Amino acid sequence: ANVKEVHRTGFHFQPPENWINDPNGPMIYKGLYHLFYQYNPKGAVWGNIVWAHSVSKDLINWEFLEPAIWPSKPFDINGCWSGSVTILPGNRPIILYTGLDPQKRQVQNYAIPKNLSDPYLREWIKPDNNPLVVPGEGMNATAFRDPTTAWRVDGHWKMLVGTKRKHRGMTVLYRSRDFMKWTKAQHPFHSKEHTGMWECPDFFPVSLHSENGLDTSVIGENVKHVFKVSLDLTRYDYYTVGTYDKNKDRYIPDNTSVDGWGGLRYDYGNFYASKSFFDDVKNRRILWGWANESDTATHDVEKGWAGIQLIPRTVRLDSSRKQLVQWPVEELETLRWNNVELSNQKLTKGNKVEIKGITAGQADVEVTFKIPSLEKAEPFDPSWVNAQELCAHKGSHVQGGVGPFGLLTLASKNLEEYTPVFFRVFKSKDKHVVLMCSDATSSSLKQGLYKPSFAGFVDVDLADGKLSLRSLIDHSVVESFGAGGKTCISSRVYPILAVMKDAHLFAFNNGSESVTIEKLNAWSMVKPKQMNN
Ligand code: DQQ
Repeated sequence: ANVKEVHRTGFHFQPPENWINDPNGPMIYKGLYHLFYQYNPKGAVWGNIVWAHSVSKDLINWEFLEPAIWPSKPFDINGCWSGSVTILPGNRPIILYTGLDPQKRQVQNYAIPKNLSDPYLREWIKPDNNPLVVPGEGMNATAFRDPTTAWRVDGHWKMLVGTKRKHRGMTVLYRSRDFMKWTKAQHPFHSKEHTGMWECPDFFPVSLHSENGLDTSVIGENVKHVFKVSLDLTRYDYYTVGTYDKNKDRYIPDNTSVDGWGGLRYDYGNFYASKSFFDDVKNRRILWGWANESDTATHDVEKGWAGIQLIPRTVRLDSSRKQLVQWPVEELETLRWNNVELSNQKLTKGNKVEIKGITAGQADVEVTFKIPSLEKAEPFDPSWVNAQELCAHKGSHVQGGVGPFGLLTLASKNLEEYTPVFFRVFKSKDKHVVLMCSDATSSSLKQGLYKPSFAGFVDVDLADGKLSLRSLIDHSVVESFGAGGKTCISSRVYPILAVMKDAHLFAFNNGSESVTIEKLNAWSMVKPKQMNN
């Protein structure tokens, strides 16, 4: 296969060509899922941004439609940037998005379907009373964007827009009775000093007592709220779990959650500008995130495409109530075939087992490791607060006590190239600390790539001695879910040897304590239909 194709994904969302970034306005309407996304119709670099549009019955097989919104009016002539969909009473979807006007001011606009009886919602109208909201006196007109899905409390609609004041990142809240006339709240909904621009805010309730998702307007005793921002200084999506004060229209994070760099992330790897929506057919909240390329722009242009959407994930509150748990939507499992299973396989120090019989470059792997004893765990130094630095020092080949153990994905036969996804367990004063890594350092012999050793801590109780890992491997992306989705890490990698039939998959252990693969299931993944790629 030629270079342009070997790194194209098989089952991730990718249009046939060109640049994509943020997922926009996901929704389900009349049984069809809609995904809009930032798209350059003219090339594989960012620019000329329109809202491209795709629909699907199952979140897996997609049809690519004509763009829904493109620059055409004074209020969006310099770009149609990110935004959201709200479903108005009577099942009427409405798009809120950021337009760049002739002065390149960022303003908030709306668009509505031309024909509500068409489930594809192919055509959208931008009425003449746009823009709905312009940056007010004293506001930063070039940092005022990405309206959220609106929610309704006591007859008032509320929506958030991301912005900053000097270096303080914030979201401002707007209220409306009729969705057309919006008034700015005096106080920011939430803010934090030294965090820079807050892009793509997302705000939604999660249930305390059920695994089901909730409509964005649900409030009350039985819910907590989640607030997410995309921090453009680090390019990660951070969230907190907290409380929404509907009277003051303010959000207060719990004291178990922190804002900013040290906070929780949806994903500790390449995952940005995400957006969630409530699927009222399957009663779940679904999260979409974008992964950009880690290759050079020159190569993106040569390939003719750049950017993928990661597999949509269901999100719910963890039983600890301190964090979320994410899991690939169940529909992904319809692509599995050719199952290979291992059980009770012991991995002593230095062991490596190849998982044969699947297409290792396009696969789904689930494994549960059993750790017989934690006694040999290396001591944890409390100054190690940065997981990524720790993983950079203690890679998969650096011998440990309990771990490193995990998977070697996208590996060449003789391991010239491999992307390890693994755990390492440390002991600290009164508990164990689990580190999860997805390390691109050794992923490719190719020069000029960004090859970070992404990592996050996993807040998991090892009482039963078990640690699970699921990895979705798809040619140039490895998307992993640790401990049932408590910690997620996505890496973009570009092997030159470990491609197509020459990609291999191994399980390994480099810790002095033996671990056992209690159960491993791996599947080849079929390419979805209609994907056009
Ligand atoms: N991408 C959009 C902006 C948003 C940024 C422009 C986040 O609306 O803030 O393409 O990636």
